Amino acid sequence: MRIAAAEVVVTCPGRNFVTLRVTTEDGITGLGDATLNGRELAVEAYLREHVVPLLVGRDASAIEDTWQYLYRGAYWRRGPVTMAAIAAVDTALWDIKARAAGMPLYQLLGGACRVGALAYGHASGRDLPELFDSIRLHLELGFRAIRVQTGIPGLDTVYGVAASAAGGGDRYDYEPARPTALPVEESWDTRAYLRHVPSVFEAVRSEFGPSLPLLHDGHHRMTPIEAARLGKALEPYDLFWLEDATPGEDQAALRLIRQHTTTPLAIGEVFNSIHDYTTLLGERLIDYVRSAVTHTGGVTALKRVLDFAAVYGVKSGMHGPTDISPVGMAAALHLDLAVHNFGIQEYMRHAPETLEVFRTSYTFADGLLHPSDAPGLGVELDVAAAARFPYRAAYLPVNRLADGTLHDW
Ligand code: GCO
Ligand code: MG
Repeated sequence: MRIAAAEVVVTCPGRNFVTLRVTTEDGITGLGDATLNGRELAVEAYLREHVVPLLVGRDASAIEDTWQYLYRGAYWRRGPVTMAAIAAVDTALWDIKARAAGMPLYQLLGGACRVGALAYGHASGRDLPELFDSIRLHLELGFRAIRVQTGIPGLDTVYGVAASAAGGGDRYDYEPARPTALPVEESWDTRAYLRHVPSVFEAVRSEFGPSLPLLHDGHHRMTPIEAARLGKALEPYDLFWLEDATPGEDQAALRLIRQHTTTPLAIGEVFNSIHDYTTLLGERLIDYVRSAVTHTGGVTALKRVLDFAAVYGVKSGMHGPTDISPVGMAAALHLDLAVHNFGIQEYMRHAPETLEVFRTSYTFADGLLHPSDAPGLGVELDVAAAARFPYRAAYLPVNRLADGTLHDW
């Protein structure tokens, strides 16, 4: 089964997406997500100039060899751009293989270990009334696990808190990347944050009870000892996880956090390689692997990471914001069903215009996501509709402390 063509489709239905579309000589088409939020054109160029010319004529069924060819053959290894490009190729070839076999991808990966993937949604509020409304909205939407992000007194805008009531007006989610000429600059104050967050979870627990799984994203902003302090302060509220408590590239820093708190830790949405996890997993410093198929080198690579994680009792918690395309989301859901050490799946509903371009078959019911039993990933790309939404440069915000020091966003 030879690859006859591969094209890179950049489109902006609600936000920018980069999709690789691979077609075999017998007309089977596979899709891969290569979206890297705020740096989309870098991945498009990498694919278009350095990968697509190598794909045409290759055996589409040789997934592992193609992965190794693109990873080792580039000489320059790892990094978000390279691994997003490899992810798109890998995912497209898995899509093709499953379509050719006439089965959903999860069946090729070993079949289902569960009836569906527990999802969590993003509730947020600038203050408690707004936050409570947003949590109620998510419960009505059917979520059984909810991420809680809150405004901080004294700060105008904070990561993860939609700018309008109930978490984003008519839709509960928000798009952090904005089409401005320069990145929006937000302000941050860790001490104000550390003072405020425990009181928010105290209020949420007393309003919604002790059992609702609650998650919180620290978004890389704390030092290890600050993260240890927050983890300890949140223990009475029994979080499902505290995410990105500290920048994860300093893997050893998690030892300090682990020494001080039993709050479960999740990390890895900005990682792109299994090598980013060796200390974290080998020393059981985290409880959930946050990587997405799209940013970690594809289905092949993420399955390898999750099998490595399983050795140490660590579970999946795949990244699933709206900047993971429906193609990347579908790929995640197939893995979510097939791996034994599944933990939870992040799920932000895509904008209606996104779903005009990407025709999905995955479902969300009773708090669970399912990829469907359609052949392959179960997603079709409407190329004509994609052409109606031209690329629009957009940047993620940057963050500064009160004195102007650039801080992690
Ligand atoms: C999450 C992430 C996102 C990122 C976004 C960046 O937990 O979903 O932290 O909110 O900020 O995906 O592109
Ligand atoms: Mg996050």
